[in-house]
Amino acid sequence: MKKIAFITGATSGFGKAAAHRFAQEGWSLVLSGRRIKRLLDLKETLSVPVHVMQLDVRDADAVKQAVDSLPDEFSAVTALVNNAGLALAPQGAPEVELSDWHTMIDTNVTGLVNVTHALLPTLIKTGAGATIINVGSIAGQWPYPGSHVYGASKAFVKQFSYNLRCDLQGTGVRVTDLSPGIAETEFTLVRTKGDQSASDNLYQGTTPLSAEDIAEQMFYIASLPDHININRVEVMPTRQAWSPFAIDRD
Ligand code: NDP
Ligand code: 8X3
Repeated sequence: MKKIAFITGATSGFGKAAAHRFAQEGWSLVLSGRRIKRLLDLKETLSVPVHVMQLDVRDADAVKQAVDSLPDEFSAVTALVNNAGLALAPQGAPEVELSDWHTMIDTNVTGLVNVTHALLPTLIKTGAGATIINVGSIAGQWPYPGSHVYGASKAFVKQFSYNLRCDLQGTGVRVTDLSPGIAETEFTLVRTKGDQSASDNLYQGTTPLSAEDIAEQMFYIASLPDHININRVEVMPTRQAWSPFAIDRD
């Protein structure tokens, strides 16, 4: 049976790597993001049927319209990879612009529920073997300085994923919170608003996860036998671990 992956945030990082990984196994693809040129270039490199959509996940009407107008060939979606997201403002909470908090909530929370809501009827129709992969983060589980609203938005992703599972019981639709640790993508460039040296420094001298590592997890989750649901995957590079609690002293 033909399989179709609907991937948000396919212009870069995990989403782009996921497009390559699913295409490698012959899946058809619906790829979205705001940077349409990147999507068109990506489509050129893939040898499977691909439908690209310029889409800002924060715009609920645009999301609904894009899903409702999928060409017939791409409408029976098998897997939704809710990947579009971002962190902003790595400094501490007191120094953050309120607009950066709003952007993270609008993208990581509202955007993710916009896409999920629009695609739920389709995924339920697909039934057994359908999968929703919500990209969370270790920041949704573990606190650290500078994570503030980013981590909180990813905690939402985790709990929303668990709660969706309850409501989708009996439909055959699976839901996973896939929560990576440090991974080298454009993530830090976005977080620092274009500071390439900050991004380079973060990944320098260690071995972060790659976008391909996470794409592999995505494909594994979506291609398991129908009766298996991975609830949550938390994956760090071997060279990342926790630190001791911080103690304020006189
Ligand atoms: P990238 O910055 O490389 O990719 C982010 C993707 O999200 C881009 O394709 C971007 O597309 C898309 N995106 C951002 N905002 C919007 C929007 N409003 N509407 C539509 N698409 C949007 O980062 P990653 O690949 O690393 O990030 C992917 C996901 O993984 C995010 O949810 C992130 O929080 C999460 N994550 C990342 C980790 C890391 O260390 N890299 C670790 C844990 C989780 P465009 O700008 O073209 O719209
Ligand atoms: C991104 C990973 O460690 O920067 O979600 O929070 S981390």
